[in-house]
Amino acid sequence: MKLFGSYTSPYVRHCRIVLARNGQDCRFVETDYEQSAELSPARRVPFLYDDKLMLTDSASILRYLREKAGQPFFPDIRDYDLFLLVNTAMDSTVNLFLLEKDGITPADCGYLVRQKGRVEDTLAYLDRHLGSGDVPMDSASDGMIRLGCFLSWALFRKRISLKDHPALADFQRQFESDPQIAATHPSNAG
Ligand SMILES: N[C@@H](CCC(=O)N[C@@H](CS)C(=O)NCC(=O)O)C(=O)O
Repeated sequence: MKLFGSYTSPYVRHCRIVLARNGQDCRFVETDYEQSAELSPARRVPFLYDDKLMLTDSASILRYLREKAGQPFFPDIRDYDLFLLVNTAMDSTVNLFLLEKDGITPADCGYLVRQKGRVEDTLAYLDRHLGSGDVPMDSASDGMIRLGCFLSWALFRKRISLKDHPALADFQRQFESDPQIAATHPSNAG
């Protein structure tokens, strides 16, 4: 298997964590925007090749890795919804980040105000629900791994503050205290 991606991408990081935890053999190919535009129709990372199979999204890659390892993929509907909710907030945050690099901010575009609000509401919602039993707390679940990858990336890029979200801050610290996970932190570029 060959996984194409960057060391900073939170979507790629999730795949790298599962690969490391499962001890699965996979070559990592560092890929920039130009290469991803040449090699994947989605023009995004991650993508994965295994012989003739090509997968273009972290969700299908994760399912493939889990199935290869004989592990269930989202057996709990609440964990699946957590994964999707975090993904929605993460897509919005990445979008705001990339647009800001091109000089476009919520001050220029009403839709970006909505995107920003989506991220803020999701963080507030997750902070309230984390630990209340509404959100499953299995730190090895794909919903929780995605949440950890999102929070750490957004903090690393200074996109969010967890000052008013103590439950999320605790979770993020706990997530990064696992040495195997910490080794994939976006600041460890290679
Ligand atoms: N749904 C995709 C999202 C991947 C994604 O947004 N990757 C970012 C890097 S963090 C990217 O390659 N962005 C380049 C672009 O949007 O052109 C997945 O889960 O794999």
